[in-house]
Amino acid sequence: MAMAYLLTGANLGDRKKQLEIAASLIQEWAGSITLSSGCYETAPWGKTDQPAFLNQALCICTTLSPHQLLNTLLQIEQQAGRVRSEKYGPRLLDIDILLYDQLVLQEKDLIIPHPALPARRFALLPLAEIAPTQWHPTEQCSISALLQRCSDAGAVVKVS
Ligand code: PH2
Ligand code: MG
Ligand code: MG
Repeated sequence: MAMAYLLTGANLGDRKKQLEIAASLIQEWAGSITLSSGCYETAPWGKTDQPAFLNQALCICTTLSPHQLLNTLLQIEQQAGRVRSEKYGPRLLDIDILLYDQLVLQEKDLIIPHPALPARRFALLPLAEIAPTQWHPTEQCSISALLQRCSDAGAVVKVS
């Protein structure tokens, strides 16, 4: 059994509902959720001309391998998009693998730990809420230390 940390995010539609759908499909298809952070409203990172996101970190216990987990999460993204999407458009739901045990994996389609985690306050803050002492296997420090040294100034506000 592996322990994985995930980040869910939505910036279209009923964002709260999207994260709830994500959590229930994750629980059903990917593994049992052992910890979940609050929901955070976060300023869009990278491409800034888009609506604010709602992000949430989850810890799951899973029997899936990293690639099986990735494929399952992609299916959940599709399913959640289909459930909610009357229309086109960008993603209604994004689910990223942040950490998978202490695994370090560098493949074309999957990099673990998530390569942008140290640079993203919108991921570090929710993750630090549920796993402050969790060790980052390549940065060689805890999540709370990573958060302290993160220079990303994007707004991240807990909303529930
Ligand atoms: N996801 C992105 C790009 N930018 N910004 C925030 N605040 N939250 C996200 O989840 C996010 C983002 C691409 O996956
Ligand atoms: Mg993402
Ligand atoms: Mg993604």
